[in-house]
Amino acid sequence: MGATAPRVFGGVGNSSESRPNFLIILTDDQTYRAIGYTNSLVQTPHLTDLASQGIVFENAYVASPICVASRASLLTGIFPQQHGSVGLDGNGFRQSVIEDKRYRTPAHLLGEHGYLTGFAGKSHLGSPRDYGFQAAEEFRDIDDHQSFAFASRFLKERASDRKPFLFWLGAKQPHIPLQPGEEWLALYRDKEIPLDPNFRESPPEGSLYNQGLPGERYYRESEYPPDHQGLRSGPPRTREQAIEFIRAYYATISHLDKQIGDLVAGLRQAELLENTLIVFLSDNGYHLGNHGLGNKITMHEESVRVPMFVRWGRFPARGVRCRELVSSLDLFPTLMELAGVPAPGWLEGRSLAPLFHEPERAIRECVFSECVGVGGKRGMGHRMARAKRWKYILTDTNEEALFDEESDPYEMRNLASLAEHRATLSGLREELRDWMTRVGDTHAPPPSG
Ligand SMILES: [Ca+2]
Repeated sequence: MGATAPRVFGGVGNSSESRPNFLIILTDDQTYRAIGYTNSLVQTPHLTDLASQGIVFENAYVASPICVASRASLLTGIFPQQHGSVGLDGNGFRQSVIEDKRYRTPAHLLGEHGYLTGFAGKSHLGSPRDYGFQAAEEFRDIDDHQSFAFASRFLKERASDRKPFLFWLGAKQPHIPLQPGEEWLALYRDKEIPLDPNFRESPPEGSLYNQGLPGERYYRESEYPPDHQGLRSGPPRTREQAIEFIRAYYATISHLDKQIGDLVAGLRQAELLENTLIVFLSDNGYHLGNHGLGNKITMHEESVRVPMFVRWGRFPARGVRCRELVSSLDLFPTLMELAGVPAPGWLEGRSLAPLFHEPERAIRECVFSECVGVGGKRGMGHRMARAKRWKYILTDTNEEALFDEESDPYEMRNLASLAEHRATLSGLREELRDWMTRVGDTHAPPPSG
């Protein structure tokens, strides 16, 4: 990584004509299975088409499965306990980025290197102009109409001036309350919606299922207005209510898919598509009744794993499915490498560019995530070390979980207490212990051995 053009794309130089543009599409609360290329029930023809022209990251994990912390991590390239916004409070980010200027965002750095930077949609961290975006507007409309209109205007201007750009679109969909139009609901009305094997009407006992302070589930969901059916969005949900919720959730994603398709059509028309690197991902996942929960915040796959792909006309490979472990923190160094901008020293992620070239070569052995400030008390919550086959979780009450993701992808059998998995447990405890030290986790480390 450095100031020179990446080796794998011999033709990429630093002149404004050859530097790639970046379009980041960040959705809100979209779990990894809620996209057409992973789950054919979900109708996302545009996203599926785009992904088929690029590289899909099947094992992508967010640094933290909650909106504010996750977004602040994407923008700083570090974990929440490092930038200071650990839950839903943006003050840590504002202090460390805006006031103290200890960390800077991709918008700051690309802006300094001649990029025009734009933002539209959900920020959750104050005005994006305060953290480096030059043309920025926060929108809170539930259907993202204004955000896409703003994005479209920004891209039209680039079609005229041909200046390199970074545009960050923070969509609000499919966050609750779900209010998709009838035409989108109609896509799913007669569809049979199978519930996942780990569906429950309410969660089992245990701190793995905390979504706030110990014993607190369904964090804040009662604060949201009723959805399109007049139902409260939060669980506990019966099987029938969960199915209706999932229909509305998928319908919202199909609507979003259409908006993204229109935006990309505009890029193509403006002849900007081939040199624009599109990164699609979500800020966190969502429990669709999995383990009896809604919302996110847990370290379960539904919450912490997100759909993610990159599409770029100058890719060496297309239609690639990469199964290596990647993190939302990898976005920042990837942008820096491809723009030929030196990556700052504080970044915790790795550039994804080597995977574009060699998708089967691991860039890490273990990926981490944390959600430790929800409920207002720092140090509570969950942290995770996820290796390719195994996942280890340590909760706020020192409960441990070990899941075999190959044989148990729905995480229904906690193997942490079984002697035969002692060595695996021990290795992941050590990984997590090192990570906790690195990020300054205030919670007691996992037991040794
Ligand atoms: Ca979110």
